[in-house]
Amino acid sequence: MTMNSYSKMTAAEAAELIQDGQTLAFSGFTPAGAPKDIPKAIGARAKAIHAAGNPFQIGVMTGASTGKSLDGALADADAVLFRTPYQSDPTLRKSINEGRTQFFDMHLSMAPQNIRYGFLGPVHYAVIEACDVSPTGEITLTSSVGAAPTFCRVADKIIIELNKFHPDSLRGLHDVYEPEDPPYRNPIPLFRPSDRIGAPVVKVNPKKIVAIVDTNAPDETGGFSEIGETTARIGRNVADFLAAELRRGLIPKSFLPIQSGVGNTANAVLEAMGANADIPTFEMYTEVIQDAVIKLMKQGKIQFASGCSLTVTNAALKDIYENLEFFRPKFLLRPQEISNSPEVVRRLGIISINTAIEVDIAGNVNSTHVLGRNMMNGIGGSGDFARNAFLSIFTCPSTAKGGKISTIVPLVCHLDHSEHSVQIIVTEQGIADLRGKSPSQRAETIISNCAHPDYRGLLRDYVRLGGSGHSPQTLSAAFGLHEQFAKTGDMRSVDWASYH
Ligand code: 0RQ
Repeated sequence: MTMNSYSKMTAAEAAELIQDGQTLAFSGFTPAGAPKDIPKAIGARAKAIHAAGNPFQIGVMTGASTGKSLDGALADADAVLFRTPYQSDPTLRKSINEGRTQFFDMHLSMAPQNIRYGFLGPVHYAVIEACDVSPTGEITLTSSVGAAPTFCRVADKIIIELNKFHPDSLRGLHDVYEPEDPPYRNPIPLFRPSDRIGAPVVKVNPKKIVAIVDTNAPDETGGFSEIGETTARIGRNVADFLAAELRRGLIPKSFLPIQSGVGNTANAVLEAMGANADIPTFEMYTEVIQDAVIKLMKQGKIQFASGCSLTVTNAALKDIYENLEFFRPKFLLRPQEISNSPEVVRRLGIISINTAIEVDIAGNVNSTHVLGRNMMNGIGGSGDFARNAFLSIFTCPSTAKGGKISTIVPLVCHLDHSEHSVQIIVTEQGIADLRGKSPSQRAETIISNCAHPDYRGLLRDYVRLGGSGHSPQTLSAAFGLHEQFAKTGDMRSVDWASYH
């Protein structure tokens, strides 16, 4: 590889190129493959400009969440004008919830096309982490693909953060395919999770690459907490449910590809599926590939994983890189537009498993907002999968904050997934199968099987408040549990007698 024609810069020199009000699109996905040194340097530049009394804020687009060097550093510098489509950094979250950063939450499969369609305005720079760049403009990405191909296509200029933590032998792990825009779009020719349909690299006009910054920095993926009893029980309930569906003949004997969400619960569900002898070897068609996938691959329980990012701990990433020849035929990393494609999810018959913040007695799911106001992370890919899945499962513990919050509520205080996209609810208490049930039957199943015993009576009393009607809702009391928590810090003290 030679890069004679490219301009080498330090991160600080590259940051000098960026002007107030510009939009930057960074590679990276939860937070694998996100640039680190350049955003940190932009944060430092913003602080210096602010100290001199001048404005400096940029619009920030990414694949999904990034780490402390990107979202954290830019939010800490008060440098984020707007942000999309997903985040999970505590400093940025605070800035969003205090109204200092305008955040708009999008289905992750839709973000790239919305950007290509021009709906979100111009992209001045794409800042892309790569492990290799050829003189002809072939960029080999690192531990994620995310929306990097689209960012490179639409951006006026490209800056590469060449991160030698990732070996250039990663070439071949990525499958880069961008659909045409309507009215010229064709079907995505993907019929099995392992189908390769695109190129191993992102191809750009090399003239667009205005700077290359050398780095050597690990990904900033957090670790997983020890699996607690509640999380373990949720995992076992999901695995038992899937094994029972298999016995009933409602899942084909060869099984179906699994999508599992991000975080500890998702990891625990996969662990439980791995431990369940009744579940056969399976494949993943998912967005994030977490540690449990690597473990189950080594055990032979997972044959293949198609995803968008290797959202694994650095220990697991090191393991993959040291044993690349074992893992190479078992992975493909795709753009989020393909890993989360509604068309492909429906075609392959994905079993989707995502985590909710709260679920209501009709089966509506809130994945994003706490008490109706504060953004947690974003809808991420959960909607891409849930709306189109063969089976759409949502999991959550039945309570939060030591039992003071019931995650099963009369009406969700923010709606991400309507009852039409939600089939199965699983808590540590049990499983509510909502298929073929009317609203009042759903309410009874969810309360009996999923609500915590402390809340079952309260929720049944709520259902009895209403008169006749198709759905057992009472508008004046629907947020009674939320209001009670806001007033007293504990939902359990709600008194329905005060609601009429
Ligand atoms: O608060 O951190 O202060 O303790 O919310 O809750 O139980 O640790 O759950 O880490 O698995 O995240 C939905 C946020 C769950 C995540 C969500 C509080 C609770 C705790 C976190 P603390 P847990 P997890 C594909 C799929 C949307 C995106 C998605 C998510 C904190 O899974 O962001 O699905 N999903 N993507 O105490 C008030 C409630 C609460 C509550 C929990 N009802 N009210 N607080 N908490 N329930 C992947 C991607 O798209 C990238």
